[in-house]
Amino acid sequence: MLFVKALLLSVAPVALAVSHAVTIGLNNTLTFTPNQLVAAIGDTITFTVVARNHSTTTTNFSGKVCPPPPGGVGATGWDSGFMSDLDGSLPHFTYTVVDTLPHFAACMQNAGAHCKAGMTFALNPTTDQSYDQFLANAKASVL
Ligand SMILES: [Cu+2]
Repeated sequence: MLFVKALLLSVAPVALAVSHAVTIGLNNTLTFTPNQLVAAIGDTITFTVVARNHSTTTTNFSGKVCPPPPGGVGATGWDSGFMSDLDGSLPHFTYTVVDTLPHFAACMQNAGAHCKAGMTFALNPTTDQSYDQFLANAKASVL
């Protein structure tokens, strides 16, 4: 029985999950690097803060983009909460991709000022909901 199970596992198609890394605050800038990613269900995205105190929090694509609300936007969105690297601890937050929907995120720091300054990130953006349009919407957001 164990042999059969092992055999089935060995022939089943395997979708290898990819681990993506996003740096928050590279060179002490208000940025996510990269600022957009295409990822598949099961992939993970690990956000690491390398300067100051920031968050990665899902928000609306348009309208009230900044600041992102506590808890994030969307049933499958995310909110890291504030993560401070002021002590040099390089805090991180890992999100596992659960759908192929576009998700838009920003930093909630300073009542949305970081978001409005362009501290934004897109997961699986589309032609209709592009990263560039999301960034423009964030910059135009009324705090
Ligand atoms: Cu920030």
